[in-house]
This record gives sequence, structure tokens and C-alpha cells, in this order.
Amino acid sequence: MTDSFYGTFKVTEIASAVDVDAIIVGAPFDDKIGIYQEGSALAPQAIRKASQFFAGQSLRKQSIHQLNVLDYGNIQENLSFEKMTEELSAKVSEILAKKARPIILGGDHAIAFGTAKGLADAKEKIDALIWVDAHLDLMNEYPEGKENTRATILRRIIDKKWIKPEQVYFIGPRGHNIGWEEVEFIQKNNMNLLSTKDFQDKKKYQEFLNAILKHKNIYMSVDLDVLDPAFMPGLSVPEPGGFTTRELFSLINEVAKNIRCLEIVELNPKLDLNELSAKVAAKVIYEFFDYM
Ligand SMILES: [Mn+2]
Repeated sequence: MTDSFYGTFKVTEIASAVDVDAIIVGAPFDDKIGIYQEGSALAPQAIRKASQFFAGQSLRKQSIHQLNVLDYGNIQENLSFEKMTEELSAKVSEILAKKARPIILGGDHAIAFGTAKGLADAKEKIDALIWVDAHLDLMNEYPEGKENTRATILRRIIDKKWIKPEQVYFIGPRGHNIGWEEVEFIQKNNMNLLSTKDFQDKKKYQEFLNAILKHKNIYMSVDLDVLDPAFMPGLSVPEPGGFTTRELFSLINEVAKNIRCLEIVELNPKLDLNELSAKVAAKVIYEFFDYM
């Protein structure tokens, strides 16, 4: 069975579900701004397929097999941004109402708007948002005239006051696709940031992690382009000089217990090599299950 994440039950409704630990939902969505190669909409199914490659058990006793995890399938493909927001937020709210942890498979990063709306609609008190990403996603418009894209979406989430800027913790920004207006926005609004460069400094990393772990109810949005393209070739916006897979998995392990909602975005299967990137994305989820 390859139409659900390995080791999970595929369901078409969750109303009757009880004692569920986590529920996976896919958001096959491309923002179609014409700058980057489309393909992220294919990611949810590619991740499910790649998950079959692993048997789920690691050296830790806790694994997906000790948990009750459901796969709720995908929202409709190729929706407009507004429709995607409506459908995804409804699913996320419904999952939260079941006291389960939503795991959202993007889609490009614009889907975070749907996730954030779902958390807000469910009146879920989120203490912190960890934005794991090579980029800042804080442009007011990008490209010019476009307000709801992968490059602006965190700005839109903050505009809506679904999360306060000082509750945001960036991990992994780097490189040369940063807008200076984004840097100024971060400084003006007291946002927390650990760059890829500072991530290599063990003391700075530990201090940043300690600050994050004071928060018990975290929304973690993982843009896979935080990884070096050498580890993650299937990316629409690759940025060399990034994390190793081991570094990302360790981060997931450290914060897993405090994560209320996990989102994984930006895998582009059209640009993948040997389905390696899809396996990396699946592994992020397995690592979360081992430590959640
Ligand atoms: Mn992003």
C-alpha cells in the first residue's frame, strides 16, 4: 500500500478516531509565480512512496510502530491560494480538535498560511514558531505585485497576528537570496535568528535551543532548503552551504517533544535524483516519531 505513509492507517474521515498521536495531511500546492520550477505539488505522494523504503524501526524503542498515526490523504490539488488556505486550515483545525498533532506535507512554503490559519481557528495557543529555512520568507511582495508566495508567507502570517514576530525563531538562514527589507524587518521586530553560520558554533546553538525549549507548544515549519543541496537535490530554491541531514535530524530530535504541529515543505520531486530527497523528507518524519 503506497498511498499512505508507511506504518499509518489511511482514513477519509477522522470524526470517529480516538487516542490518535499524529495525523498526516498532504497539501499538494505550487504558488505558480513563474520564477521557480513547479513540482512541489508532487511532494506529498513522493514522500509517502519514499516512506515505504524504510521499515520504521530505529535503535530507539519508540517508533512509528508504537504510535497511533493516521494518514488523512491530501487536500485537493491545484487549488487557488485562497481555496488551499480554506481547505488546509479546516483540516488542521479538525486534527487539533482530536488532540492529535498535525503533520503537514507541502507543497511549497506558501501552504504555511493554511497551517497557521488552522492553528488560529482552533484557538491553539502556540508559544513559538520555529522557521527552519535557508530564507526568511518576509518580503512584502515577491515578485513585485505578488503578496502570497513562498517568499512572503511568513510576513503574511505575522500581518494576520496569528503569531507575534518575537515568537518566531529562524534556524538556518544563509546565502544570497535574502532581501535587505527582510533583515530590517527582523531587527525592527526583535525576531530570533540563528544563521547556518552560527549553527556551527556549539555554544550559540545550545543557547538558542535552550531559549526555544522554554516553549512547550511549538509550530515547526521545516523548509527542506535549509539542507545543503548536496544532501537534498530536489529543491526549487537550492542554497549551497547548508545543513547536513544529520544536523537537521538532531534538531528535530531535540525539539520533537515540544512540537504541536510539524510541517515539511519545498521538496520538488521533479528536480530530485534517485528519489533521494523524498527519502530525506520521509526520514524527517520518522525522526520526529522516534522522539515526539
Ligand atoms: Mn521557505
